[in-house]
Amino acid sequence: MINVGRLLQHLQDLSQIGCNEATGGINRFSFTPVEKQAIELVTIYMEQAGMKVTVDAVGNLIGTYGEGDETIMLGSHIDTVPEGGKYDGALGVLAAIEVVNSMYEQQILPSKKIQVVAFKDEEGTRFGFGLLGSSAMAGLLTEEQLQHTDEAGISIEEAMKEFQLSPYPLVNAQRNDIKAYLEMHIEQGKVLENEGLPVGVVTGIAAPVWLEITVTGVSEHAGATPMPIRQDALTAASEMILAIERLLNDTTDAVATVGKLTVSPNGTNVIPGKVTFSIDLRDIDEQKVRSLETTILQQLQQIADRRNVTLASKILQRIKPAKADEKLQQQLAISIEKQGIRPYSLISGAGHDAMNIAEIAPIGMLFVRSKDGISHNPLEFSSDEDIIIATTIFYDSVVELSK
Ligand code: HGY
Ligand code: MN
Ligand code: MN
Ligand code: MN
Repeated sequence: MINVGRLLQHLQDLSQIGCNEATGGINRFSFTPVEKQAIELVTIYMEQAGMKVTVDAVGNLIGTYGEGDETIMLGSHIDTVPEGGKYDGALGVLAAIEVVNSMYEQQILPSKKIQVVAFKDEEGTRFGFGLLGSSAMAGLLTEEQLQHTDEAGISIEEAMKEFQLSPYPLVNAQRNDIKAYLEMHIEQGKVLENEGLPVGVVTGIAAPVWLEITVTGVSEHAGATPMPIRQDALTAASEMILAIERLLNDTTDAVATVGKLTVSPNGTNVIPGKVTFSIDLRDIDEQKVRSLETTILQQLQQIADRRNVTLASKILQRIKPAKADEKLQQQLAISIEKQGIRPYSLISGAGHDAMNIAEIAPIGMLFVRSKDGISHNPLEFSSDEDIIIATTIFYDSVVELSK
């Protein structure tokens, strides 16, 4: 049995760190003092749960319970998007700690060691590069990726050094002892709500490619430059963004988002000379992502040519879609049935560290119903009742797997 009061208290206390009082949004970005405070709190929770706590080369926070060469890993993340909610990532880490804490109190010793991981920088908010910690653990992180910079020009590698971390040699970071990886996470969509179910079993995870597009025109005087001869980078970018939306509206399942835009020089009476914008493009089918990516870039180039501006594109990150392991899905379904709930399977539109871990271990994910499907927003909400049911199910699966 889990300690419900303790879990809900932990969730509440962690949500205070990085909380914007005015909006209720949470801002916890990697390698910042706010994140450090969160890591310190989670470290205490891990220690209280009977775990030995370590930090790996890239800053993944790892709590270990029990012994053995083989590992059952439970993970998620404690960083957030700008103005994020209190459940995305944090719930998975805290529920995993609660599972171990309950086993520890009841003196249930696993036959394999259990590790709870708070992965470093899942969201990619600060550097435009996400899933950092799980990339490293899966042996996928490259030196080049560590050169991604934040808005102040600080690279991931430099930020790591500031926190006394050294990621090299990268290849040594790969893990091959993980026999099962489980992640509990809020759904961030409306499927479970529509089904009237508190939890669901994830069958696969759609993966994003992140692109950065730069449109270059000519900055000129807003009053003195006639309309027909302008090379306005922002009107060109606007047409491009709408073209992406139109294309994706005609495509089933795949989604694309332009969420970040920088206009230069950003003056009221200056024609924009340069615009950079992000594209987040996702589907469960990798081939579909690649073919949509090609079509998008072709369409953007046509718009650029017609508007006499130049176009440059850069891939910031590409993740592979992942399938959940059949046996782990079955185990979660059994634990769900024990609670008298109908097991229900769904895909994840959102990305998770599990995508990377799928490269080196079987993965399973348990989703918790999200109110109105809202996430990446301060209004993100999952009820205490659903959290308790989900964590009880998660506990049962972990105990079964670690026998
Ligand atoms: O962007 C995502 O899908 C995740 O929330 N990091
Ligand atoms: Mn998220
Ligand atoms: Mn998340
Ligand atoms: Mn003037």
